[in-house]
Amino acid sequence: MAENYRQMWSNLGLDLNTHDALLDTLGHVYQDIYLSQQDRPETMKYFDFVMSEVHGLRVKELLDAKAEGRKVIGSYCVFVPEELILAVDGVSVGLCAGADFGAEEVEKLLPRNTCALIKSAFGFKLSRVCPYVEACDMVVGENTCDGKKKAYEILGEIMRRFYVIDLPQTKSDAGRALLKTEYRNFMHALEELSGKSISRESLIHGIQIVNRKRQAVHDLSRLRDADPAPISGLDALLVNQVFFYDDPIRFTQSVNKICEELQIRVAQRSGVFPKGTKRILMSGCPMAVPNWKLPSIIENAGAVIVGEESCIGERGARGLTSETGSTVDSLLDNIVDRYFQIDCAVFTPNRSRLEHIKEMAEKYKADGVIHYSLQFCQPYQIESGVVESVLEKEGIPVLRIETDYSQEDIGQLRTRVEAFIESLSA
Ligand code: BJ8
Repeated sequence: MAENYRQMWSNLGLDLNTHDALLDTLGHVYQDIYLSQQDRPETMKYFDFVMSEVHGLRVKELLDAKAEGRKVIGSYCVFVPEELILAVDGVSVGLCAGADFGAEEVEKLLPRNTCALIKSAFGFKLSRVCPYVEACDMVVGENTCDGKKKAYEILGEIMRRFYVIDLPQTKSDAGRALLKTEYRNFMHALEELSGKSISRESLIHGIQIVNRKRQAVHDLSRLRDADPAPISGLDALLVNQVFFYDDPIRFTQSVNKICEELQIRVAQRSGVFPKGTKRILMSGCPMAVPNWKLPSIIENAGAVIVGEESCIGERGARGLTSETGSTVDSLLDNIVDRYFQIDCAVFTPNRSRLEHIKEMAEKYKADGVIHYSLQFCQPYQIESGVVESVLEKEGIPVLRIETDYSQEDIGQLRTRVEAFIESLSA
């Protein structure tokens, strides 16, 4: 791929040497973790192709869209509504932030004890290795945790065009009203950027596209309650990650094809792991591409991941937006209703997240839950203790993991995960 796209990357201002190193690492990791798996669904080939062209064809598509006058909007959080971006015929891309890059430069701007996700967002920009960031006409940050909101003040100075959405911290009427005001302001910012106004029809169109995409991943999740599991957690995670940057209509069609294949597997009682394999629900911080360290350890230890209570997973994709409304304002209310349900750990109190984890453990027949927090992420680390005590009262064993994007703790993580899985059999 590299030779065909070098000029494009250079035009985007990427540092070609560092970028080559990134692609090389990504290729090796993908080969080791994904292409070595057994019995993968045939329909996952599309996702292998997407990953092989992640900095190639898809980036070219974004540039072609820009040449046609469409705007590319990047974001770091599931609170940024893709429906509004599509309503101005824009292209939404999730900026992944799942790998360490440019640590030295990053730590000149941020304290060392900042979570890896925030550092990664900075590292990708400062090292000029991410074609998605460079292709964006606008990058959107959101005031969620303290780390993000303070870091965005600095990132906003570095990015060409940066927009911040303020978010509530409580699920109160005032919180809902704030979310609606912020979404309305964001809608106006998109209209100004694109020169297109949002109409009832364009907004319904945006909502429908995103609903179809979410419905497809809901259907995929539902198939994972089968034993034997018809798809590995690693493959399902990949689908959930590609959700954020692929063309939404093509993505939906590709996930629907996986579901058709998995339905046959379920009917034939065939799966990627033998029946009776220990089933794990993962819960916690988002796992952005290419952060596959923990899921890979879990599945190599002989368990199967059957669900992700995560923003790159069910927390992010849950719920649909009502497509019924006679005005733009009523449709905006529908969007607020859907997004206000997201139970990120930045909310206080956050009982609904606990209920949701219990519900997911039951629905996917999980034998245990592995809670994953990034180091220095206070919201999820603090909530992990409550998650553990609530689940253990229900008789569901929990393993709490704190890690980052480095590979140094792999041995220690493997030992803890293997012991946990073994204890589930006992
Ligand atoms: S809705 S989870 S995507 S904010 S890991 S940066 S919380 S210190 S990522 Fe998130 Fe939106 Fe919430 Fe989801 Fe801060 Fe924690 Fe870092 Fe985090």
